[in-house]
Amino acid sequence: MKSTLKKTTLLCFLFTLGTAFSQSVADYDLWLSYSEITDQKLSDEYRAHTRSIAFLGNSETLTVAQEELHLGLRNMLGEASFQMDADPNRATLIVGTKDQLHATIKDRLIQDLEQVGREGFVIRTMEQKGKNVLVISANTDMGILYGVFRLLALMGQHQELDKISLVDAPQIDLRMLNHWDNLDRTVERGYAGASIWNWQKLPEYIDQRYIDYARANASIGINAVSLTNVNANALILTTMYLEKVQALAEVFRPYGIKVYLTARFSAPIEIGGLDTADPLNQNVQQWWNKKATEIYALIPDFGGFLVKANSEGQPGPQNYDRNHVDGANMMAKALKPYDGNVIWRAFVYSEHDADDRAKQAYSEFIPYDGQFMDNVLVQTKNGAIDFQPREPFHPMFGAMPKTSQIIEFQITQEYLGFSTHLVFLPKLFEEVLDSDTYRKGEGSTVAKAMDGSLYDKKMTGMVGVANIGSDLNWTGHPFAQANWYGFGRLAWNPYLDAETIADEWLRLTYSNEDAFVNPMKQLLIDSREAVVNYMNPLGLHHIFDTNHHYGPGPWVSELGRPEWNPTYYHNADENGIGFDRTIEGSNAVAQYAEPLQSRWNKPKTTPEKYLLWFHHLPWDYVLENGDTLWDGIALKYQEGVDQVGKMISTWEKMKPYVSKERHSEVQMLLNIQLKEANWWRDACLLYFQTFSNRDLPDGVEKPTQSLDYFKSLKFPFAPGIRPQWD
Ligand code: BDP
Repeated sequence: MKSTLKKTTLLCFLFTLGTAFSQSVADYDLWLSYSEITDQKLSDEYRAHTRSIAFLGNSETLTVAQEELHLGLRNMLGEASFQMDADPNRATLIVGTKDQLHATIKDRLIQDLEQVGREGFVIRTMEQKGKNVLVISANTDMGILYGVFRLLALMGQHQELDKISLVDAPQIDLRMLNHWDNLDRTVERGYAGASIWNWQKLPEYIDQRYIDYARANASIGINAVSLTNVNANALILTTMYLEKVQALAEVFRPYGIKVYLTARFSAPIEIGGLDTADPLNQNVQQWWNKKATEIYALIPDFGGFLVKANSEGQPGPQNYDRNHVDGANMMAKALKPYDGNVIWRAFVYSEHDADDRAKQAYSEFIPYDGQFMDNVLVQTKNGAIDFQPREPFHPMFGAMPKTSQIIEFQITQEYLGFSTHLVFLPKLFEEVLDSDTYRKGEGSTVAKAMDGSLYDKKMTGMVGVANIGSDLNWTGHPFAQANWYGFGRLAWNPYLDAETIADEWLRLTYSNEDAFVNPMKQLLIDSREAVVNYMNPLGLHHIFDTNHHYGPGPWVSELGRPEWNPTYYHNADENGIGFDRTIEGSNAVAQYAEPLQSRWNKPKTTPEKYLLWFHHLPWDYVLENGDTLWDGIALKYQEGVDQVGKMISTWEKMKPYVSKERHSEVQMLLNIQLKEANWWRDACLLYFQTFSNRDLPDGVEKPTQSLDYFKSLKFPFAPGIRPQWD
């Protein structure tokens, strides 16, 4: 109760401050600002529904739900408009789980409630004693909390409630954020300030942010978070830190969020005093068993471990000549008695393997299908290289029928302009989820492989690498909030389309005016293709500058490991450009099911968006529109720049709908985005021109600097850098 009061006070304070002084303070509220509804007819209608509320039952989660309903209604309709503890027989809104509802209502909802499982809900207008009553019901308290958040979101979007009949449940079990936060509060690939976890002040000091973070996550259905970087520090598993983690878990529990930790494979040596971390050594197994017992005594609903092993220098079972199955199952055994999970990442590629990096995870993991314990989830990035602006879906999806395979997206914009560029990522996520793997014939989409409809899975999951930091607006760029929101919505329902998500988010965060929502929706949707065009058009990939990945570096060729060099990926020479992954090349196409492998084996049947991902083609190769490849690449770079220009002019027209401060904040960011889009175009084209030896086609602006100038740029203090590659 204490924390709820604190929350309400702070929100009030921020709300007032936000309205009175600076819009950027209001950015703190995310999509939960619950703006006042000024349309008289609509607010009258909503008041009629919410005038007297019977909120049934009692628990920590229900208290949170009730407080949220209170806050939302007060902000949208005014304090005096509703009464919270009405008699259920006379209430206009009844909120209660199946067990709390009166039989006359319950009986009419029972069939729907049977469909919604542990986390779903029903929202319906029904007749009771000749009058209409709005009902939110669910099988569990968490379902009620999700239902309350949804009702408030529908109101925030000015949706009709009169005839509402909504039955909704998440289609994915584990809807998770991965924080790459270090114990010193730096965030690997973080562009929104320091980590929100204040380890030094925990466990005693509970930052209000933890509560607001949990609220925001619950409002979009996120139900698990791993707190620490996948490049893990074993100290997080020491008792001192576990007590801090326990405090966070207690904050998150009422919001239905389970805590996971990253487990460094060598922890038994580093903090356990053993001389080995060999997964088949009994002392090592014992050490993890005891560690699990210790953790569950503190956090009874602890989610489990997230592990990056034998990947980019992290320790793992292969250090002891064991394999991923040995490592994952050893940890899974320790967690099994407590229903915990091991999330084992499949992001592996080795400097000792000369094969195409894009093939290595599939080659290594597919033979293990069926060998992992049933509490092991194999987490695979959306594409086979690394969170690029565009990649074909990872060939592992749908190819491990006997394994609980979960998908990992990156919400933080490591390869998409950090938190400076406005890029609406649900468009990227949607493209991957909608891709057809053909693993069980046509229509075997990645979404179906993930939600368990393709193969029966013990557990399904979708993970996003968080873009959250302690910046006042949480995500650095105010529009990057949409990517956190959109990830959560897609994890709940991977079949939602990006337009719907954009529409919801714009209305909840900014304004319901069509003159704002429609052009801005288009801007969001187009923003993803814009970044592909000005960074990595036509299937180019991984041509970012070294380590920090800020800006272009297609010329980088001298790093220790071949596959860390951009030249490895674009292969530009005087004969052409692109990575040959056909049968004649690395044969990565063979990792995809038919008809994809045959299609992608030939340039003419490969979608042009993936052209240079799969093919090395001559500069005068003719594209679908008749342009040569060289001209096509150059024109795509220019198109990306022009698209940012268009975003700027659209935003210019939005002045009437947002505060002056917010408008100028986004305007400044868009201007940087334009400058950097120009930088990408000029640097890449000047460099590739040294091989193509051709002029820029008409319509492409001439570079204002030399190639040497672009090569000379250095950014030792770019944000988000990984401190050291061990
Ligand atoms: C890459 C990042 C690196 C991460 C790695 C991972 O550059 O910082 O540690 O992925 O996912 O994208 O493990």
